[in-house]
Amino acid sequence: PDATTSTPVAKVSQYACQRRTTTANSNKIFTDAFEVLAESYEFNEMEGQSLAFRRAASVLRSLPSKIQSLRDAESLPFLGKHSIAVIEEILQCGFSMEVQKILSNERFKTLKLFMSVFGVGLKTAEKWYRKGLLSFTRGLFPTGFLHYGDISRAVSKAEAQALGNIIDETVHAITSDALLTLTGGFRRGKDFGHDVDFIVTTPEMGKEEHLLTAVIESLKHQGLILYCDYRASTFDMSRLPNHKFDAMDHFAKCFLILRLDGSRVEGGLCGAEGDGRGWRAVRVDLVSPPMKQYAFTLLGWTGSKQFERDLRRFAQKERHMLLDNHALYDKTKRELLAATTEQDIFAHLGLQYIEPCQRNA
Ligand code: DGT
Ligand code: MG
Repeated sequence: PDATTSTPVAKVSQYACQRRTTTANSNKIFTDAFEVLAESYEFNEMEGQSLAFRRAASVLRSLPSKIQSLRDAESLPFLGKHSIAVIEEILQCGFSMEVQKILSNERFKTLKLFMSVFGVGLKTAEKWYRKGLLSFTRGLFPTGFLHYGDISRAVSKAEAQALGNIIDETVHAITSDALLTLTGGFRRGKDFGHDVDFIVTTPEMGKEEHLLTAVIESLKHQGLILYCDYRASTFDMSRLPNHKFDAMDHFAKCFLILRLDGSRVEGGLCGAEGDGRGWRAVRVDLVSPPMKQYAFTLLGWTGSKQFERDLRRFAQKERHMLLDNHALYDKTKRELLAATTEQDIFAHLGLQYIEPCQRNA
């Protein structure tokens, strides 16, 4: 090959589902700054600007190497004037003044602290802030405050594995042909997460919800449940998929806080040995779709959030299809497209298959 011809730079797609994004982020210095800006806009209910920074961060995460100059960034999708200016500042002085200001802003810091409580969203955080609260006051906070210290600490891969073993034993003691799958960030190969997500189902149609309630009963019996928020299924086959990402799916699910004993974890618990308890609380989500919807649920719960948003956007904009955690609908043919694997769904969408470990968009 001629050494003078530079290798053509592959065009970066505007859709995360057409990019391969591993956990190795070469542009963390920029993406961390963008995420702060996105969060700040979210706190001010400026959804458009917030999403723009999330998209820009996602594009940078997919790059194989660190951005060295503005020229590297200018031709990328979703990198507008504002994000380019932030990159320029970081390239020059190693940080962004705007981001530093946000990080030391009292309202931002307080809302972030409040929203780190399980179950507390922007509305509640804002309400507390407007009441003049700046930090937690003993006795003031509801169930989300339960085990706050443990829950705000990251969950390790070994801890996720240990929980997987416990739930696997529990599920299979109930039904031998049950199917348990680790999903969420750990399925994408992340080393740490804020919770552990599982899909649990059974080939026996219509028995999946019963299986989930039986699993909860058994975990309770084993003394492992510290908190349980169970949501019954509202799934309705006749409804078309809802491509809006923010709408949660309608399958039976539960948001749990489980007790995890250190003796079950290879290498011990993550950073909690100091208090000598020998156990920690962990957030666990279980979702139970019917087997027919399993592939859609697996794809929907594996994430990342940006990957999911772009799958739905791609389906709608490029293929005239509606995708959610339940189904894929072809608006041209006016029919639902069946799938038993994630590969089937990518194929229906005319997309190259992207491995879970490449979905860290
Ligand atoms: P983590 O737990 O912080 O390590 O990160 P993830 O990716 O496991 O995120 P998590 O646990 O909040 O949610 C698991 C997956 O479920 C996520 O990757 C995509 C999906 N998901 C989360 N929130 C929503 C939502 O509001 N709507 C929809 N459609 N899907 C969601
Ligand atoms: Mg998760």
